[in-house]
Amino acid sequence: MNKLIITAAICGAEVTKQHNPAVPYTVAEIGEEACRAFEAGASIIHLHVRTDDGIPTQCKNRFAECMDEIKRLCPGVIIQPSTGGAVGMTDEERMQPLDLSPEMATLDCGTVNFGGDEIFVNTETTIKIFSKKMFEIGIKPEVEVFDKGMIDTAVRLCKLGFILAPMHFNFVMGVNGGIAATTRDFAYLAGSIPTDATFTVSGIGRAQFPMAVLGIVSGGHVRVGFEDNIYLSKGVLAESNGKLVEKTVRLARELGRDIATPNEAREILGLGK
Ligand code: KMH
Ligand code: ZN
Repeated sequence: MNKLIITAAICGAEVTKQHNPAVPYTVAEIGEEACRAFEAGASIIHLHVRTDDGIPTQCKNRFAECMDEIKRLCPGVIIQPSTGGAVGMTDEERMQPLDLSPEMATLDCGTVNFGGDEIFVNTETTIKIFSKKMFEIGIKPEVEVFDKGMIDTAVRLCKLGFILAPMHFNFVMGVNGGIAATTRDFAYLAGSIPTDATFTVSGIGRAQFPMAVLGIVSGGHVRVGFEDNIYLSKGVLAESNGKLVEKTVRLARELGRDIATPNEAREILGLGK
């Protein structure tokens, strides 16, 4: 089987230090958490940034500072900024990190209820504007899907030339409002993407490691990190993103899957082609 790409979603936009004191806010904290994840085996850092007091921001300068710090501490790691940002941000706000020409960025392919009354809005026009900009700059989108119809949207936009094939998907499973984190639904998503596509899976909350195992054994890839889950095991807060990556590496090794370096991940994902 091909090597396993581990993405670390170290920060997110929703989780706070009240949930887990190790959630990073400052540039230094974000650099340190990225480094712990990288040293444990992550080849991609999925990046959201915060102000020093923890407010999510898509400010280009803040992204630039955090990306420089991550590059300094984690040589060669792939940095994948979020264009999802936080619920309620405008498209202009969300798109700012694309101006830094990262190798990858997320492309959220549909609107979804995001817990309670929150709505994460991604209209077709938004998706087209974001994907066109990524296409023009040469940024590989990671297509974020929170439900199966979002795969169909991405496939349609790929046929229309907005997204380049082969596509890379992230199945986000277990958001309240999105697809459930079940084995059946995982098989449904994995069986619905084009045959030349790659995918990673992000299980939310207690589904993080069960979904990681499905990603490992199916030949897919895995995302872990505080953005999706703050616990190492039931009732035990993870000390760092590195601990979540270490556990994923242990599971992968037990199941006979080797871990991809950043350059191996670039090869698997066709980055820079
Ligand atoms: N924070 C969520 C509303 C992404 O990074 O592209 C959206 C999100 C997806 O996290
Ligand atoms: Zn994100």
